[in-house]
Amino acid sequence: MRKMSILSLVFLLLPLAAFKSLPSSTSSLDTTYIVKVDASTREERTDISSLGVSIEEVYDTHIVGTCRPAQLADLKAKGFAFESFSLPAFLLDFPPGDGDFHNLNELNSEMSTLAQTYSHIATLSSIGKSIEGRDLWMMRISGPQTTGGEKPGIIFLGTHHAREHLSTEVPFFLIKHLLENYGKDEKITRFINEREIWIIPLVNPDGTDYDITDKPYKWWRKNRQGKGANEVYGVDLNRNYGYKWGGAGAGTDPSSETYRGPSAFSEPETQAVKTFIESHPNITTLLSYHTFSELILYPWGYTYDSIEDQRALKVHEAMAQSMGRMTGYRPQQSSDLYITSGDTTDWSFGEHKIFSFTFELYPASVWDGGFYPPASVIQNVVKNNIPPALYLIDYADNPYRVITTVQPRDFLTVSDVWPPKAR
Ligand code: 0X9
Ligand code: ZN
Repeated sequence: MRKMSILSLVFLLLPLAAFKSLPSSTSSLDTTYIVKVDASTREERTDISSLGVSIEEVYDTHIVGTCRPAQLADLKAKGFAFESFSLPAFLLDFPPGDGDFHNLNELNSEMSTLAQTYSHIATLSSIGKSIEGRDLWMMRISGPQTTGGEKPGIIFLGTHHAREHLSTEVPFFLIKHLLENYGKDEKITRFINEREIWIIPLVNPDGTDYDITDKPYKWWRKNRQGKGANEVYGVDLNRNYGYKWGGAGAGTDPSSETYRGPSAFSEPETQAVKTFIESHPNITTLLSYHTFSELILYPWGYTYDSIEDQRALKVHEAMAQSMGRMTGYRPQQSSDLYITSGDTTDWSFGEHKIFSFTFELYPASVWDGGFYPPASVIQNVVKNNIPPALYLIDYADNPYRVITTVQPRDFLTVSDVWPPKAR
């Protein structure tokens, strides 16, 4: 991808001194910077994350992330060695074919057509509105003649972070795959008949729309909170959930890439997800799609400690490992990378004991396209991610089934998780 080869050239070839300087007084507060910061431990990475830098890649000796001018100053004040450069200078144009990514209208219209075509098993509804008043669309997929709530449930969430466009495509094509194979594929037919499946491909429509309106793309991460009379600052929706909200690994400065918001669930988007999940106690399993780095992450993110409940820990580990084998993605506890507070999966597991995973999809690195890989990769990424999605749907009746071979004596019957306790 042309853009990324420019980025790689920047880091590899240009003299270090060129990136050492802080932004000039003419830099806009909106300017996004790519930073490469020296850090070799998770504690250092957590400090960087707490300053409000969004860490995208973790290496043995450094991280690559994005931030705003204020965070560059903070990094300097804290003594971190870093290189940085502003994006606008390098984002001149994007590869042809990116039009195959769905914009909002295309996504909504295709979801609506699918719901009409497969009305016996699919229902499209809005779980709420974004800060700019856009609907947050959700597809419910379940076998005919169910009123809801009587089967084990699973929820897939896409695109909390605006610029992570593949994380909309994967859940959208998951919807399509499930619906188109109902009555044709024996396993999928059974899953749809026996589960209640909810898929929200785009939790952050405002941010995504802003990101792709006009080129070059804006590398926008957050929602569009603050628009109107005030300056847009945006809240990082994956720091706004209400379990251990306000801890390390989230920005407190509204300008930061990982701004947690003024309070837990301050944003309509996270509120809508919360309300939906809390009114569906049959949800046992959750997968939140992000990009990029090719990782499969499980709680905790807020602490280096492991999940205390050994059986629940083993379920997460076993599932992550299996899904890792299917995809080639690396399974690990979220905080092995760096601590975050207020993310989706800490809340869904911590508050509701829902087995919860974050996927960091393709590519592995910023050098392979980062947030903006060419659209030609979409179908391969989708294909790679169908098996783990089906696997989770399969085990959503009783996730403890995955550890029966590991610890036969620890086996819990379905009645331990099903029917679920009221939330
Ligand atoms: O930082 C995030 O919200 C996620 N990464 S992303 O590049 N998509 O922004 C990862 C969250 C995982 N949690 C922790 N590392 N604690
Ligand atoms: Zn993300």
